[in-house]
Amino acid sequence: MAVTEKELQEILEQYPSKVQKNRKKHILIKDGVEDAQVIEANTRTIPGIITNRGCAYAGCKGVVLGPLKDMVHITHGPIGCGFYTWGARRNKAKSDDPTQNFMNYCVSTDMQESDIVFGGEKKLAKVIDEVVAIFHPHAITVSATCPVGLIGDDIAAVAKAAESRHGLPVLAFSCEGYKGVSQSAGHHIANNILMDRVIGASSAETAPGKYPINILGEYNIGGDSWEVERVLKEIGYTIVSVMTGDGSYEELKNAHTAELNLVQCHRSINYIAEMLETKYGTPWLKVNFIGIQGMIESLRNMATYFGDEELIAKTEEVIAREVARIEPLIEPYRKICQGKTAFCFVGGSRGHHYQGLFAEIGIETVLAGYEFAHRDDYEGRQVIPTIKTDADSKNIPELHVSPDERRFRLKVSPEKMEELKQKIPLSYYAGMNVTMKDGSIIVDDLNHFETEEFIKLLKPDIFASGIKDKYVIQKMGIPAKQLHSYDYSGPYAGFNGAVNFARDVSMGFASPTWNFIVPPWKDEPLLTGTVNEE
Ligand code: CFM
Ligand code: HCA
Repeated sequence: MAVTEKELQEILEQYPSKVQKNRKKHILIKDGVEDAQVIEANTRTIPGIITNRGCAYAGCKGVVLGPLKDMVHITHGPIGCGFYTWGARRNKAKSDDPTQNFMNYCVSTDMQESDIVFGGEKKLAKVIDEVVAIFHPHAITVSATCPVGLIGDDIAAVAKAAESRHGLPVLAFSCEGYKGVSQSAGHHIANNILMDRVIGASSAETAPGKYPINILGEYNIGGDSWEVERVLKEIGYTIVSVMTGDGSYEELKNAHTAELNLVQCHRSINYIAEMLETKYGTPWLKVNFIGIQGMIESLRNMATYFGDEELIAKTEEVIAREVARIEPLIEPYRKICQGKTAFCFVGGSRGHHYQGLFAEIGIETVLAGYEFAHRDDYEGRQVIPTIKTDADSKNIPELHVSPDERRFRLKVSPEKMEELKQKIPLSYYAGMNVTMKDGSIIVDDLNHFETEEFIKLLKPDIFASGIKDKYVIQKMGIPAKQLHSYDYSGPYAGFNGAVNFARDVSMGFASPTWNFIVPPWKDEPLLTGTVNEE
């Protein structure tokens, strides 16, 4: 069901000419040529277009900081911002010390008009004092929302004064929502400060066990990291920290002691992976724990990295046992899903990561894209190692780490790095453009209009995306699967996750609901009209 250039042009032609010119650069029909096609990404959404993107504050406070359980996260701003990032992102955490798990609290300065007029610094200082008195957290974060930057409240100064008043870290994040073009700028801001203030803050020089690793870019949505950790621990790995799913300030302080960093979501955490490599010499390995093959290859690459015979043997033993256990569980679902097609449009990594899992249950992804990924996520790191022109990199200073700041020798010699590059396949470095089938559609920052148009054109059997578009799509008679919150199910990662995913997607297809809905294109004449170019 390959889409033709003519069909794509017919969709684009409905836009005014300037918008058409812009959007054309964000949509590709995958061709058969080997080189990755160039797509425009990480640029401003055209005002007025209904995008699924969020803001820098959402990326910083909601995504990266939110899951850190032993810190109280204060939103300096209107209550809606605090509530959105607390209520929508599915941050799950367990704690051995129940007095240091603040995940169930949503703390905000609840900015009012008078704070906008007279300034909100005093109110923020008061909230920090209250948080210390009530919760006694290990550390506090303060995140700025749009109005804070507009009125010029100096949150860094307020945080610094509170630190000396209370003797505990109070980290200020200037992640005003308008910074950059999406959540992505917020990831960068959060990563820089965590690296600067938290990671490496402990005096530990070695990890307390064998094969110490950090899992970067794993946020424990629906319990994903718990399922991955179950397997990794059984194989024999020591998990120093998870960034940041079910993570903690206390764990993060030791992250420099790991010998290998795994990168699950490259988009949100590549900054930390790079900085850990520069500062501590810890190499990083791209993994994908979504899908059975992804899980197997990731485990094998990790074992290859450490190169220990016993570890390799244990890895194979666990893989064989887990695959034999889950295959019969998935088989009946495969019968329901076989031959169906999917759209897969998520934030900055899942649009790509879930395609393998869909394929494993017999579903072909015919359209995929990211809300806010950068070109390297589409084209692969090999093709474009660093993108200096990214909109969000312009305003945010890189954290520079001078070589003499390195506390440890490079943990891997250049010779070993060369050897590993030969042994470990590059498949996970390849971006979406490389892995998708010819004729399929790749869309950056898909919007509401294009969603409807592509649905009419390709009539997918399932649409995987988020809460903002879910209900519109279901009203079109198509099952929608949230791949952000997993519709409150999960885990979907790892071996057990694959079974859960197959079951949930099958339920979506098998539900009798769809018999009661008539898609609009079946009984309504489609609206036609002309667009005023002015
Ligand atoms: Fe990474 Fe994420 Fe994602 Fe992301 Fe997100 Fe998320 Fe996502 Mo929602 S960090 S880029 S900013 S994998 S919150 S856990 S689901 S958009 S694809
Ligand atoms: C965010 C968080 C979000 C939103 C999910 C959605 C998440 O970007 O602010 O739109 O369904 O995963 O919770 O991506």
